[in-house]
Amino acid sequence: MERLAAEQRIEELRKQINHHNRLYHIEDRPEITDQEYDVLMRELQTLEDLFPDMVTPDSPTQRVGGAPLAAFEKVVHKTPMLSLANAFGEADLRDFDRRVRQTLGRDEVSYVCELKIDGLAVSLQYENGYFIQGSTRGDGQTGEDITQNLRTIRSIPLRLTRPVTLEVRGEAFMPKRAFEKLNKEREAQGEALFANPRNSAAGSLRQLDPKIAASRSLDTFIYGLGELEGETVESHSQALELMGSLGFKINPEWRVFTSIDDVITFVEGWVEKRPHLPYEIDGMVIKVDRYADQRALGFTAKSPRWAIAYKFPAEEAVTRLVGIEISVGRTGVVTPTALLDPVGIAGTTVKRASLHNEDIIREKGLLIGDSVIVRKAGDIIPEIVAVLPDRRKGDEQPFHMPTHCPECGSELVRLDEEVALRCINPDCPALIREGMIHFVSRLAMNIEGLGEKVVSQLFAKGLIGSVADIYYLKERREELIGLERMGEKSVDNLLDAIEASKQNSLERLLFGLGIRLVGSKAARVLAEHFGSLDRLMQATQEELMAIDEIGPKMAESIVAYFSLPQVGDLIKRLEAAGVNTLYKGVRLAEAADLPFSGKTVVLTGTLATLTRQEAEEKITSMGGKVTGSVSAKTDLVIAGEKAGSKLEKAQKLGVAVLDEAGFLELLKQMTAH
Ligand code: 3B9
Repeated sequence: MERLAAEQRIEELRKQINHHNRLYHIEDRPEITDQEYDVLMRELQTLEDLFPDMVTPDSPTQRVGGAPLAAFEKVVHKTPMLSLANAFGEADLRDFDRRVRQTLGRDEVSYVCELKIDGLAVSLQYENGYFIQGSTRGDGQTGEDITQNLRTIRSIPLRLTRPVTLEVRGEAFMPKRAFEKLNKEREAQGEALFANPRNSAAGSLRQLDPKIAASRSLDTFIYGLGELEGETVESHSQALELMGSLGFKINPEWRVFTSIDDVITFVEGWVEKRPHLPYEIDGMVIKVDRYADQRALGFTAKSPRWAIAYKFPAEEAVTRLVGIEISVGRTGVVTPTALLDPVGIAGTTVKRASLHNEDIIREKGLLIGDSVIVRKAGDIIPEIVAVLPDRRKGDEQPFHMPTHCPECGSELVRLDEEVALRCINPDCPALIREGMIHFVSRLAMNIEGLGEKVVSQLFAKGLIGSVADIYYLKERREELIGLERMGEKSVDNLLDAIEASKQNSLERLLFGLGIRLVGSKAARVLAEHFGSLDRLMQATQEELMAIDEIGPKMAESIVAYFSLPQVGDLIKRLEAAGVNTLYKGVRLAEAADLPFSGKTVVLTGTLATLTRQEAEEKITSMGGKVTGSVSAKTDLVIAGEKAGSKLEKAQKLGVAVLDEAGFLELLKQMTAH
């Protein structure tokens, strides 16, 4: 093809593709099929391959480009990305309205009401119409440059309809359906699940390899116009219209009201409609519309006085209790779990809720078949809040805890004053299976690809009968291939992961053994103190109790555990397979010059990319000490999302504060040398 013709065709294809992109990803009314779209994309790709000098960064073929980054660059926001003050009910909204009208000195005010999308706040920078940089909010002053990842989101225009220079702000999020699908895939792979769509969006955008973000069905809604050169905008509602016409995806549910009564009716109306949205919202945002009024109201240190976030009460749903399942945990404790008619709450489908123990069933007067109100505690763990006895039809059935173990049939016992019933048969298959699941779990030996389902299958098929057998699975490769969901490749990946886990430091093995009362923290203390499994096995109860964090009960439990003959055999088999039994972290006594040596650190709020335990583990492995409360002795506070009073206290005391991005950066620097 001739150069000129190619150039014209490329231009035309890009225009068409951008047009259909917009119809599909922003306006939600596609005019061509996916196949027809693919044909256009392929033709463009072919022409760009023929004439590589015609490839431009805003070409639709260029969304996923670039190699993985080593780290994200810092971005200092031109104007701070502020947060919003919260309103928790009608009274707070009326207070807000009163303050606004008082400050403005008149009664007439226009408010814009918007949905508050539960995602990750981002800032997008455009120059002459081209998307040049995108960043996270970070601490509001400084964020991270995640341009590569944001470019993969189809609703973010790479080129605007006009050559303007501006900054916009909005929310990147993962729709509920995509979140559930992702978690299903992760579960099948034995990977850690994301707690909610918000974390999965944040986790996806914090990946250094843009291919991961590209695979994650992320979306955006833009809600704020920053600096716009050369045009005047008089109100927030005008800004929303303008941003829509420039090609941004604006949430269509915004409305303007001139009285707080109408605002309240509207926002409260969304409590009912919220569960039906295809994405998560955690509230509504109310903003004074006119910019002149916004300027008159100004800002506090953290947030604008002209806007407020109305937070919804924790989402609840009514469903039916269809049964109660009894399961036996690795310690033998028998727990009832409510089986529910599946119901969507706060972004996930809830099918089960823990009932903790029999007393709760009795206290609430639960009958099988009852209608119940379900909620997610801390927006994560489903629980039954209440029963609706008025809805009973008469065919509901009482529930009785079994007297015998559902897995091995031996009689259940109640130890001491405990409420919990236990199976105390050490050969109970449930105890063995659950013990192995614990052994391979993330905070223990952390064997990827060996999740609950795979362990259960291997156990049921007789391939593993104790945790030591895991390290002899490589001799049975042929039998593994052909098990459910196990191809040749996944078997080899699994065997590699098992092999790698042999090198784990002692504390993981210790925690994984599941010694009664020994949690991951105690396991680390023990590993650090004794340095080797050998030394620990010889320790007396007195020696153990002399350690700060180890009490008499735990000391007794440890000694009792290692005196069991079958434990001795188990450890011999693990060692024979080559499993490491030494502590590999640096022992505190020798740790004087570790990065966190002598430092006291407090963690607060939630981190998106690490669990609390993982964060603690990192700090302590570098010589630091993690404590629960902030004082003048605290050296550093790591503040995740929704950090509360601890963060305030740190700021008051002048203690150094790092956000998650800063903490990850610090870890990277510290492990670099
Ligand atoms: C500096 C919706 C959310 C939201 C604002 C929102 C979160 C925050 C906000 C954005 N959903 N809207 N709106 N729907 N989750 C209102 C806080 N605005 C700003 O961040 C902001 C920042 C501004 C003005 C607005 O001007 C300043 C300039 C210089 C110094 C200080 C402020």
